[in-house]
Amino acid sequence: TSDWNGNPYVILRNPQGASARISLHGGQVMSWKNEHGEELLFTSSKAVFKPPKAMRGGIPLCFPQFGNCGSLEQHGFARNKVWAIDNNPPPLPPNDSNGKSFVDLILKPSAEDLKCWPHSFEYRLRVALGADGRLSLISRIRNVNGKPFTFSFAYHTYMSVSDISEVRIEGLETLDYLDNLFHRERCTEQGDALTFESEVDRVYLSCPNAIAVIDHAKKRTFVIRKDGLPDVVVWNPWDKKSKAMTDFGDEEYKHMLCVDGAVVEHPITLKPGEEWTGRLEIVVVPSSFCSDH
Ligand code: TA6
Repeated sequence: TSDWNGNPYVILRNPQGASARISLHGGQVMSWKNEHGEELLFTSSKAVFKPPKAMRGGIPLCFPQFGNCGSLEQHGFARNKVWAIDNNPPPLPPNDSNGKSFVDLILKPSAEDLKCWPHSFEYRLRVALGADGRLSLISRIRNVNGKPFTFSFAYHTYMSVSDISEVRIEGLETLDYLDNLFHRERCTEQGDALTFESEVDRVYLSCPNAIAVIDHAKKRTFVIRKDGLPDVVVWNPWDKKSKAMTDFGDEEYKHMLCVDGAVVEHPITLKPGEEWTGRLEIVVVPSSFCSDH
């Protein structure tokens, strides 16, 4: 179906009433709601739903470049392209489909794209909604038959939180990180959970495959599990940067946090015929059950 601007999208639902909405523009998850209809992802009230700019919120796909450390536009072009539905994707393991509602999308380079990034890739994305409402994203990126190419990647995940000052992240303790606020200087995280009192823009390196984002005020935790995504980007623009973004409300930093499964430090190189898979799964659990993750 299409939204009010004529942008085509797909809606996934599970029997309990949870849902996810994926826009074919950018292959972007725009909304993910639990069985009570509560929105779990952040979307700015000033978001622009107008191609080719990515909407500010949901889960924009950063490919083939994360950030602006390369020759392409910030975060690469995948989030600004129109994707197609893939009705006959190569098979995935059964538990990527069993009991889930899912959609498969595909992005291939147009002649135009090949001018700015001359590589014959196929990017297949599966978005799946589990019976318990968990959201899964599986990216399969393949070098069809061209010369080797290298890419960095992130699921740029905007989580909705009630009050950033009452959010903490467990699982990143003691890790090294690149600090985008200090010219990507390499630093080391102190021993306890990560909390937020000011702008944060970091890439945590070689992270464990399970991270907990605890929204204390809402008494719920986003448990993020990942595979093939060694790094975790953590971003909150705070007040000054928020004011500098036209598609972001001045106070909205209080109600969002980006925690992105990513490949940044060691970009992936694919030889002809090789394929990379990056999996992300997010489940929301009541915080009282989340001593470990
Ligand atoms: O999350 C890391 C980051 O690169 C930040 O520096 C900030 O630029 C953010 O992504 C948003 O990027 P975007 O291009 O979506 O405005």
